[in-house]
Amino acid sequence: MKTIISPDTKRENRVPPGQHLTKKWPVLQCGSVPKVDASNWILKIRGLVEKEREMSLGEFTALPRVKVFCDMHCVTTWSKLDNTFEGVATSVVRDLVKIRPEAGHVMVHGLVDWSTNIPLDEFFAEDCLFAIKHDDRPIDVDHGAPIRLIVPRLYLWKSAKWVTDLEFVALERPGFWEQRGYHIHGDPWKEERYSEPPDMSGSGI
Ligand SMILES: Nc1nc2c(c(=O)[nH]1)N[C@H]1C(S)=C(S)[C@@H](COP(=O)(O)O)O[C@H]1N2
Ligand SMILES: [Mo]
Repeated sequence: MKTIISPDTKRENRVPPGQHLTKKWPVLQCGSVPKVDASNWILKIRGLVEKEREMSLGEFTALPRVKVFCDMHCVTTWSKLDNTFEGVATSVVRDLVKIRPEAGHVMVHGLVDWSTNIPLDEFFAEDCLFAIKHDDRPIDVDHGAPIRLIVPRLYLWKSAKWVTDLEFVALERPGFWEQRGYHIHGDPWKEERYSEPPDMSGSGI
């Protein structure tokens, strides 16, 4: 199986500004870990695509696999280096549905009523994948099984857990945390953690 090396792991200093290292992998999500029924799992792929699709977990996990070696950076300031994920590269999805040229972003929906927005160039970066295994062991439900997106180049909140729905859209639309003050983009190397409050200077207030 091909192993893709995430380019950020080749930096001389692999720890972005304001981050510190952890060996453990914390579990974070809005609310508690959902009850997951893998036998009824459906992944929808819809929006600006030539042909919308719904896939069962069996169909999805039968797609070709890759391994990705990458680091994770959480906006709460922990970073975990040297991860090897195995799963389905996001580029495989592009071939499945033929994305229309007007599409510029994807809204990734996951349990429960959660979403995050990602520009397509970052979603289709070669180190971005739907992870099924981490360090050669199946990803557990706490970390987003059965399908967990990993976007190594952005803060970890963009890496949706329990992914159920990929919605391709033309314009950027803020997801769950992005509506609540997280940065619309989330590049850890630029410390795009939170969005700035609106600039009221000059308004007379
Ligand atoms: N479906 C879903 N995915 C999610 C979240 C969530 O609440 N729901 N939280 C995000 C946030 S804020 C973080 S920091 C990471 C944490 O991933 P981990 O629990 O595997 O460390 O998951 C992200 N993916
Ligand atoms: Mo987070």
